[in-house]
Amino acid sequence: MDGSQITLDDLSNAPDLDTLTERLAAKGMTPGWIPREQPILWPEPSTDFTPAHWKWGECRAAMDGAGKLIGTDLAERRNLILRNPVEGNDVATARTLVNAYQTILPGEEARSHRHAPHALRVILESEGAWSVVNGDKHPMNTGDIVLTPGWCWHGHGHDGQDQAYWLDGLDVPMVHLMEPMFVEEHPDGMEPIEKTTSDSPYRFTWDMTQSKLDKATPDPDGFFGRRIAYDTSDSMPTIGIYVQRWDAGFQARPYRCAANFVYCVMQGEGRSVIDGETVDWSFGDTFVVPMWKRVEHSASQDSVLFSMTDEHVMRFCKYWRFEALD
Ligand code: 1HN
Repeated sequence: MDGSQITLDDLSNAPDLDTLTERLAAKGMTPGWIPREQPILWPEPSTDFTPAHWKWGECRAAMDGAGKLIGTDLAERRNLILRNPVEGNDVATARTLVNAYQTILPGEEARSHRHAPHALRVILESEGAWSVVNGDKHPMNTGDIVLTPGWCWHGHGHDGQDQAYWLDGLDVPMVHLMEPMFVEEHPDGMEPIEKTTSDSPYRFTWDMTQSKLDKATPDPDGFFGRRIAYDTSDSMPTIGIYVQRWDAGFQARPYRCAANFVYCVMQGEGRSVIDGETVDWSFGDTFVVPMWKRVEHSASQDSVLFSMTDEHVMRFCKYWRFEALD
């Protein structure tokens, strides 16, 4: 029906609901009361995102394969995106987050760009790789966590001897949803390096994480174990960071919460049962705990896990909920 033909009288005096609905459709309206294939509201979160798991051995081998076949001249970022196997999804690892494993060869440079999405890296194997963030060269050595907040120029390079590997984490899917996407290539290719930082708010070294963990006490309720948070509220408020240290034999209480989590194993081995699916994790693995899925973590060896989450967004929006499940 051509909406421009519809008069005020057609709208105010439709003979029946079906006719009114048709006329509404032509005017860009839909009744809120009709049943829908996808309802507007539902009783509790029921995401299609799955508790996916990527194993380090396979991902590292694939990065080695990519390292032989493509250089950073062609692949500005030689990264492997961890796509959650949801129909129609090509990017997101969890609903609001994307993760990728990235590798760089000694002597290579991955030129600088900047974009609206916030990004971070968890360094899995590196001696001598670096990220330049707004002109400051940030060393990226094994165990470091390096931030590149939105719209900061960033490029990567490698002065060491051995291929370097890390996990990237960004809020790209959230930017896709909200649509404030901007991206720009640096006019010089690799941005000029002004200095090497020794003390940057964007770099959390392995030693820094360990000494914070040494001082942390396990949460009294037993859900998270010994866990520290890095404060990203000023730099990148969409991505919260926790690092947890679970000793061999640690068994967490099961819970579910209204936030998405991606974990990356920095040390050790253990098992997380997520929505009935068992994830046996070890060094370098990445796994996802989607929104409102029951999770029960345990460690069989002394372990350190990085995690990133949209929890703070949920809290800011006042959507946050947490439920014990034992
Ligand atoms: C990105 O810009 C980087 O700059 C890494 O290193 C991973 C994944 C998706 C979109 C942009 C980087 C990325 C990315």
